[in-house]
Amino acid sequence: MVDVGLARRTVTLDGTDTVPVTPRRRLWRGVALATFADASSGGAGADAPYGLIAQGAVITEGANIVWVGRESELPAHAAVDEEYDGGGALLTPGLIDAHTHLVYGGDRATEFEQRLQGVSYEDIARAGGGIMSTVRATRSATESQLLEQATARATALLHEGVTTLEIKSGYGLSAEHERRSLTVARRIAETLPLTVRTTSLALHALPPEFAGRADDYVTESIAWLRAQHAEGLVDAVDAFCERIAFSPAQVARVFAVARELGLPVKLHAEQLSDSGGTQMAAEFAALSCDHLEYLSANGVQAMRRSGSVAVLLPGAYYMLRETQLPPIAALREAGVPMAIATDHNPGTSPTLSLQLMLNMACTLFRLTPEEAWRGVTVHAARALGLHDRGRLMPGLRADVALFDAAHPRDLAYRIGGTACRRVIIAGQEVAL
Ligand code: DI6
Ligand code: FE
Repeated sequence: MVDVGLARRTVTLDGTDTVPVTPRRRLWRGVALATFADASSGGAGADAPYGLIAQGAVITEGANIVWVGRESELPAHAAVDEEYDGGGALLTPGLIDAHTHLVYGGDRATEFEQRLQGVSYEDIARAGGGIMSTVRATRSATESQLLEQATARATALLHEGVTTLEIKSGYGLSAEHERRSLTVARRIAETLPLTVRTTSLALHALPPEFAGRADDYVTESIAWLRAQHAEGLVDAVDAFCERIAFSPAQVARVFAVARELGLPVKLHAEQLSDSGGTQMAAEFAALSCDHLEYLSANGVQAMRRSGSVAVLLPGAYYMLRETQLPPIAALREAGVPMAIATDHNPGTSPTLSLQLMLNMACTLFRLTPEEAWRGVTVHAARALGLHDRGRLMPGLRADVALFDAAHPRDLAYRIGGTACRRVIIAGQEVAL
């Protein structure tokens, strides 16, 4: 067991206790580092798996990392305001959950029982349950109820070391309720120190008001997107491209408007069947395509060409008792970066543990623990279009997590519980 009760000692440089005017410099020493530097990015640890440095140190200044390396190579006169000894604990980049549907009302435990009795996810959806049952519960919740519940969910993720979180709308499906979901998502970042990236997902399901008029719904949703964008509520645009949801041609109409507005796109693609959504998304240089169980060889090549990240969601695979695996070997061979996320939602992935997803990515999808880890750090950052985080490197944000573990593989191995002991976001320690 590693002792993570860190000794805290303030180092005053001139013997006085005055508050420094320059950003505070903090030194973390006595830590094992997983930097996730690699040959292409350079950086300390790039020559080792996970970017590992067994006896490492990190210096942060204000919100940023300014030095990473072996403790034995610390600059001789590194002037710091505070110094922490990690006692051998593991320091990693803050985890990034690049795909969640965190804002919703109600739950779907009844549907879970139905599915265990043999009714399929698609049948439940066609009968007006599934996503639509959560839409009804979300519309009837108050904004403060939605905020309170979503904040509790985000807090659970934060306690595991998650420092950046993507949140999609998609359970409102009207101008008013989609706007409200995005507003709630934005407000989470006012309550908690996390970074929240919001994604507009109006094309999640066809609401009954538009039954038989899917194209009209697409037209309406485009007007909502313009308004949401004008209000600064949207960071990206997503859609559910599937035979029970929207066709590639319908999604492409929304993506064209996203492009015009300068918003990046991502896609729920090939989750239940191969509808060719990935190839369409590639034409819009999608940041990511997500799920991908039914991705074809052509789809893999389209992703390779467009540089999209494959966001794999083992929680949904597990919960739906899916047996078709995403084409991991083909993605790996094509050099498509793979991210791992919770897909937290009440229907197909009611998990609030990104740490458990590390384990499931290995056991169910046969990723290596290192691939899974890169999937919740460096590749997850890329799936969100964020270039200032996801690794421990000078110049990046000081978003880090400290774990009661000696090696990152320990966290992919364990099932349940959290080994996270401390979280630092933008250089500030978060009270857990
Ligand atoms: N795919 C999913 O797994 C979630 N959304 C989607 O497009 C499921 C959403 C739900 O069942 O509520
Ligand atoms: Fe999803």
